[in-house]
Amino acid sequence: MYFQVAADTTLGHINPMSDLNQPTAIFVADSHFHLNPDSAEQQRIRRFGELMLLAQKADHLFLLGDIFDFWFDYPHFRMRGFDEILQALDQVKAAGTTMHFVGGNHDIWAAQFLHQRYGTSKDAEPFVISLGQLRIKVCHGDGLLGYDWAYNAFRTMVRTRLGIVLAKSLHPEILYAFSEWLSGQSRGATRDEAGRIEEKAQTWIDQCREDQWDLMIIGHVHHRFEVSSGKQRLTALAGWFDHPGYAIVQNGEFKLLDFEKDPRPSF
Ligand SMILES: [Mn+2]
Repeated sequence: MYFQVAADTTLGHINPMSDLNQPTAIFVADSHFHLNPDSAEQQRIRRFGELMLLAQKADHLFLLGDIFDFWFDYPHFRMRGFDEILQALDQVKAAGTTMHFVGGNHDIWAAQFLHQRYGTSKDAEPFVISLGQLRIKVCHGDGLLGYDWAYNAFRTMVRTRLGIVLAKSLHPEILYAFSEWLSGQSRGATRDEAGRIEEKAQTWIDQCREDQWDLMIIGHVHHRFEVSSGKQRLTALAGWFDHPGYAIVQNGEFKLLDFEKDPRPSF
């Protein structure tokens, strides 16, 4: 049975016609879960668990990077911790939801582990996917808008071959301490720069020459916004660390939502 509902006027250029057979999806980024969660973080983990219950009913779950504040992969060792989160993700996979992971600057090294456990892509690089009529590009967003000076040292370390060789030569506890320090630096910078981030995003999309997507979804900036140019839209999720923001696709529509304030969708 094929249903059609009225076109959404607010997303008219993206969503000329919705239908109820279109796939459903959940997007979340920047939870920055730590190995030793404090009480505030334990609350964020519980809420994330609730989001994952919702994800069990969706067709797709997109984890858009920096889900973990620290994840380095060694050939024979993995850090202790994250059990509750990994088990919640196990349940999502068991429910039949297709899982996607795009690595952030803090957790790109989780790519192989998550690939093996959840079937996400091997390299965790950005990609374009069609969900019904929506052509979506998903990426973490680090390095995209050029404002994130505070991330650069860490990003260079985890995203370049030489950086990885150097990082793996450090004792894991030293690397962990370094990542904790940089993590504090970067979040402070982004909160102060919200207006400038949106300006740069607008300039970026105005100059964008990519034509294989209609909607690009990023995380990283910990600041929810949407800008558009012509037929293209760029949107950033609120970081789950700062605020329980997430996004869904349902009935061919993309929506940014607040997990505390907005009614939760039924899939
Ligand atoms: Mn990031």
